[in-house]
Amino acid sequence: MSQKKNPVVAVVGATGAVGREMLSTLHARNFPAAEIIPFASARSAGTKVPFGDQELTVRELKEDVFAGIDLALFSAGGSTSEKFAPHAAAAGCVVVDNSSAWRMDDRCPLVVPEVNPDALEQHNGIIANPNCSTIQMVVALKPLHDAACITRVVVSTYQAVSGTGHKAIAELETQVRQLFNMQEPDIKVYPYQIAFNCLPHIDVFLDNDYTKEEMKMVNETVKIMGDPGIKVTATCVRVPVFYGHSEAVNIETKRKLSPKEARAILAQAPGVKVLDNPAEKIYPMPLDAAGEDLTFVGRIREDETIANGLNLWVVADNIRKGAALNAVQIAEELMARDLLRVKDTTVFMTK
Ligand code: 25A
Ligand code: L14
Repeated sequence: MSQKKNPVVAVVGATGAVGREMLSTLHARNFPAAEIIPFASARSAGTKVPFGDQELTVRELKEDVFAGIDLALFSAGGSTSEKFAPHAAAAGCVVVDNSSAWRMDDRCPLVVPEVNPDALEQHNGIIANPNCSTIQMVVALKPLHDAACITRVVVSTYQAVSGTGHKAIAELETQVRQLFNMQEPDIKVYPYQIAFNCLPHIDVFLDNDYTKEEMKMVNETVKIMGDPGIKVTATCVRVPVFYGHSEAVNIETKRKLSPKEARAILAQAPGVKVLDNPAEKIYPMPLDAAGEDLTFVGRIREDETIANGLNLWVVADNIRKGAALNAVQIAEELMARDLLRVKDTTVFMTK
């Protein structure tokens, strides 16, 4: 048997909330890398980021850095991905991109390993990591869809500030401190005070009056589940929580699914843990989900207003399963399937 060489791995956006978690996830899961190279903007070049007990020196991201790199995990925002990921693919480096830039591009698979790993087989060098809120929802919904065929989803989210990055984490912290000291809170990252508040506004507003975050949940869910028969409508809300997104999910199915059946299906599902015992006050909460890899589901109960409906409460760590962990799981799946190569390096030369 031929001995495969371990890949050289880049983390792009390594100084960010997600980039740091990518490094710690690669380390914690013993990802078989020959070398790990952190990249960020010129501003951060030369700074150090932790990797286990070591510190790695951050390099400036440039178009020509990808020669000799086999795999790049990107989490540096959409415009950085749009500009640099095609250069990586053209150099034969496989990109797993955490931004929204490539998710709905037909050339790019949009993958949650528990849901649609086979989509990786068709990759052209750029693989998209879905939106955090979408990932945890489809992890919970896929096994129910397979069992009973979901036709409609109504979801409301309660999203942590860490989704916006380290500046937003600092803003919530600072505002809480300022308010307890009778000072005016600094408002920079979000349009309004986030401490002790809820903002029904994540990402930008679109022409249809939905936010881009809400439409990501609508469109990405259909692409990942591979079924345009699933109609999704979403309301996305920012809440003053540091880590962990929560979602109230209402589903309608073709076949009737009792809460008991749904609990049994979810108890067997990959990446899911059922926490559902109202009598004992057991249900998922973001404080408990923070730092965990699994998607937690509870409050499973019948929607008594329709023939075949269920309500669920779904919680996961948005930086882990919602971003860094899902990207590393994609990388592991690429390795297991021997897909860590770009068949045609010209696919992203034009957009
Ligand atoms: O467009 P999108 O896809 O919607 O994504 C928008 C943002 O959402 C986050 C991510 O933020 C992204 O920037 N994000 C994306 N997908 C996500 C997901 N699935 C997600 N969050 C959750 N779930 P982030 O904070 O996690 O990461 C930002 C990282 O991107 C790097 N970066 C930005 N532009 C870059 C770039 N890297 C390379 N080239 C570019 N052009 C960014 O690195 C960060 O790592 P940085 O070096 O630019 O900045 C971080 C460092 O700089 C210091 N700093 C910050 N602001 C200032 C500053 N220093 C001086 N002055 C400042 N004004 C910080 O201390 C830090 O060390
Ligand atoms: O990945 O919570 O599309 O502010 C961009 C906005 C992630 C969440 C994405 C936020 C999102 C982020």
